[in-house]
Amino acid sequence: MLVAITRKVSPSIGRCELTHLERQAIDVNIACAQHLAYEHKLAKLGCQVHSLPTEPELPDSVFVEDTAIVLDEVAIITRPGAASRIPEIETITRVLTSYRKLLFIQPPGTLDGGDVLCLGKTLYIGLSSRSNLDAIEQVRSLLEPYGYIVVGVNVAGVLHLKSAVTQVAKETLLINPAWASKSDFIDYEFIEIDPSEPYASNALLISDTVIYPTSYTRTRKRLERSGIELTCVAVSELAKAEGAVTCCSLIFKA
Ligand code: CIR
Repeated sequence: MLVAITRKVSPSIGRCELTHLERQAIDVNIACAQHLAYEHKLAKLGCQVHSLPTEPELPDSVFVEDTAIVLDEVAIITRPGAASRIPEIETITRVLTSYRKLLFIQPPGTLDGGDVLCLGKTLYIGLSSRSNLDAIEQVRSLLEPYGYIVVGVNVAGVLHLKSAVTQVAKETLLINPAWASKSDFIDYEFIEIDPSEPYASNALLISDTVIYPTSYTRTRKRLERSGIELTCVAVSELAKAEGAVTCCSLIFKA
């Protein structure tokens, strides 16, 4: 059984952090409806959805992925790279205590979960504007006793590593080669996004199905041609906040 922790969209999402996008008005009602449909997809794919109430004062709190790395053995509570997001970890810490032993990133480390791509026992961590070397070193030593290997990788031009590359099948990664380098990921096959859809590389693999944004029709065709099973969701309003499908949940074995 899989658990998916989500959090309802904040009414203040219009004041979200933005790094690479221009601010556009976000329709909170549409964002909430899209998020609810996303939660329904998670449930349909077999996740027990643990949906947390909204945090009106924390604009980016729907993006729970950034607050923790949850592994089979243990969870690490991150220290998000944007100061406005640090208070988000408080509730996530409380919730995760009942599921895992918790470890914590300490200052001066900063880490967003969106930079952590976990492939088996290897964690690829993006060195981004949010996640620093100090945090990567902390993760390495915290997880060494559990047999994990931590690999730091460069990310350029985009917020997080998982905005550039995600897993879409056991041995296959969906990648935007302009933002992440294939040579960092040994032993994987790649599907490249359609160059006209630079943000199309964020996909959420659950068991054998990928939750994928409806808007990236060209990349979607590439995925379908490669035999990837997709179920699509509209996330246009969340995308205006620089979020996508992985960032709205923390998924782990119960
Ligand atoms: C931020 O800048 O932190 C939010 N507006 C977007 C975070 C998206 N998180 C993710 O992709 N993991």
